[in-house]
Amino acid sequence: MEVKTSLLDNMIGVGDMVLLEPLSEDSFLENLKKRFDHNEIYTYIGSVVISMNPYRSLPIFTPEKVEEYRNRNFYELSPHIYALADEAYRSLRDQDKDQCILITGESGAGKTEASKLVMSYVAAVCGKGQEVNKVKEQLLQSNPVLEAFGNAKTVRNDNSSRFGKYMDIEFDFKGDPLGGVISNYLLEKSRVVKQPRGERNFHVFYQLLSGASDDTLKKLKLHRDFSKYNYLSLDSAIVNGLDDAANFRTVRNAMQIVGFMEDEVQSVLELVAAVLKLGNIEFKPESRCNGTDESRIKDKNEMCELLGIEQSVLERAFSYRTVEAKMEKVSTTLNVAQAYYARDALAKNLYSRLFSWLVTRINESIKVSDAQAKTRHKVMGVLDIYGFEIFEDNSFEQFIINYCNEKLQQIFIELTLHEEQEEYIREGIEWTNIDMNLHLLSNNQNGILAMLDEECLRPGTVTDETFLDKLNTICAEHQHFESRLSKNSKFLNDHSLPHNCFRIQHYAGKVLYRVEGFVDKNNDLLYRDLSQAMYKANHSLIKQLFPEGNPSKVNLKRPPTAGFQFKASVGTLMKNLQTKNPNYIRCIKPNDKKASHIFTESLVRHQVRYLGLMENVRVRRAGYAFRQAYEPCLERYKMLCKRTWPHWRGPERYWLEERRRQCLHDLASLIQKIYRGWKCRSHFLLLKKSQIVVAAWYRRYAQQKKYQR
Ligand code: AOV
Ligand code: MG
Repeated sequence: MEVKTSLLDNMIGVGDMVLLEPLSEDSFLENLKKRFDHNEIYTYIGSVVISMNPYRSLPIFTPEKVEEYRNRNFYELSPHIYALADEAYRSLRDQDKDQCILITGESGAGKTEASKLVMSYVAAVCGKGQEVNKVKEQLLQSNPVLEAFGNAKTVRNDNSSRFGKYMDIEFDFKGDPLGGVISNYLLEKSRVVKQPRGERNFHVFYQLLSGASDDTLKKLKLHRDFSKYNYLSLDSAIVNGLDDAANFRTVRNAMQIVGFMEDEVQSVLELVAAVLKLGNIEFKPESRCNGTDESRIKDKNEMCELLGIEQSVLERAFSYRTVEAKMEKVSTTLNVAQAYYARDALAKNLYSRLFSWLVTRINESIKVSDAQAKTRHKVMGVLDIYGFEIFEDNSFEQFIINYCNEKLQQIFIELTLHEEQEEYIREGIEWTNIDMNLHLLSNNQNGILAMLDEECLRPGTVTDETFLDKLNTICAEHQHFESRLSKNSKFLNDHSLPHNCFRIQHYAGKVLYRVEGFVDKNNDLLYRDLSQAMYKANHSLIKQLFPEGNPSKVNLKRPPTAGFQFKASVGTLMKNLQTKNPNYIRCIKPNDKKASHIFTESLVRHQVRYLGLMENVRVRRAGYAFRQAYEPCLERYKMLCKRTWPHWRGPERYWLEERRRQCLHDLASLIQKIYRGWKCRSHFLLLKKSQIVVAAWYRRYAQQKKYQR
């Protein structure tokens, strides 16, 4: 049997880890390194793609490569992300199966780049024509827009996604794209007002100041100089290899392609400018006769002019806080510190609402028409979230990000490891269980989020300290915190921690969280005085962003907490993903320096361990090479037997079994051709309870030295 050298080449390592002999963590790493050193950044574990971040552009994403992988079987060519994209697209088109592409890995591992590669591949191979091309362009161009507003430089990644994104691309029955829907998950809005050392605010601020024409800046009353704005950190404003001015033009162009009107773009830029100006508002105390201080805005601020708000209205909103209870209004004054707090809260809210508005607006453009929505269509979901991260200082945002990653890891383990093993058992196939030495802690985190909610909603004085006390008390009360929260939880109760911190052992590492801001960020409440002031603006977009500021629509009901909303939206996402056929891309970061050619073994080993890649290989090796339910199998291969072609009557199993000699023999050789590199003979075809399987083991095949070069 002819074997493709790409999967079994000693020079560049083995393309599919399942064929690796002998299999150990060391040989796994050695194989990854060998391939990485030869610019082979992709390696398979069966159908799972491992992707190593090369940190430089490689000539493997050209139109010629797209053509090479188009309509080819997964194992025919060297491992590539295009092979996965092609397989997913073809199953969607030909087998009518909704797909999802799940891209995971820690911050900077290459998820966002991978998601764009998948999207651009699918766009290149699916239908053509003026209308279809317009849809494709709009879907692709939504990326630069959302990246400008939702990505930022962090110490881990110069283009770090600070929001989670899930995009459903919808296709008609022929496989032509019709449109899509984007869902976004909690933007890290605290970055708008403050950035950790060595990090930047969202790209769009720098892009606007560097790339807009003098005329635009004049209209927006902005200076080019970053240092004029309190909200822009200066220590790392210029990022090597990032051309903010050029990116601004790309974003403007992308907004136009996506379908933003010129006046909408103008409004968006006005709000971006307004946030910068808001950050420059300063306050001074004004003594009152009762001996207290009340805040006053120091100087005239151009933000008011830009948004058509009277300065007196804004000033009032920064000086008083009105609480309405039982038809009664009580106003308390804000001192200078409280006014600064209110200013920052307004800036964060304004920006994150603008971001959500952008997503909604893009969705309007890429929406599938009602008429098309009624026809049969298929969906490919692409998930690109913020990766697991550990910083020096970790807060509510990291807790949320890491929670989301843990949920995804859970899906991976359930579907590729547990489900697969259970399927063998269900089918009555002999199976030796493979031990999973993996930690899953999401219940623990669910528990912590629930406790935070309980705390935020209880009457009385609630602070970050009372929340931490609660966490610690429950921990102390229950020697094994696990018993109350979950079997697997690892809340590390350690008295040597700083007094305002708690620590969690996540699947990917221990993280020390500082509790400061947890309650506030979870409450996510904006003083009504501020939303009412924004609603009074003579600016239609800002009015739209603060509907609760409309005095005739006072709603005394408390909005759900940020944690609750996040948990609910992640829950919906997970359910949605489980209805689709998953395709996994597991991204690995080769080093912590954002550098090409460096493979830090300890770092890669850590990722291989927590991602569960060794377990993944073991399960795959122990399993059958080919499994398919009877009906799609016969449907696909009915042409092999005269009596089933073009139609058959009666149960599929009957035909597959009865026709064994004629049909299955041909089927086996066909499968053998398709899945080149696997040992498979006709008598290895087995009919199980609901599936037909090919009893060929990768391992057996790999052990036959004659196939190894
Ligand atoms: P992430 O999405 O996984 O991190 P990115 O996809 O943004 O990571 O990748 C980080 C950087 O690595 C990119 O900006 C590129 O410079 C480089 N890179 C990644 N993949 C490739 C590739 N295939 N070819 C060339 N360079 C690449 V985060 O969003 O921080 O979790 O939250
Ligand atoms: Mg990203």
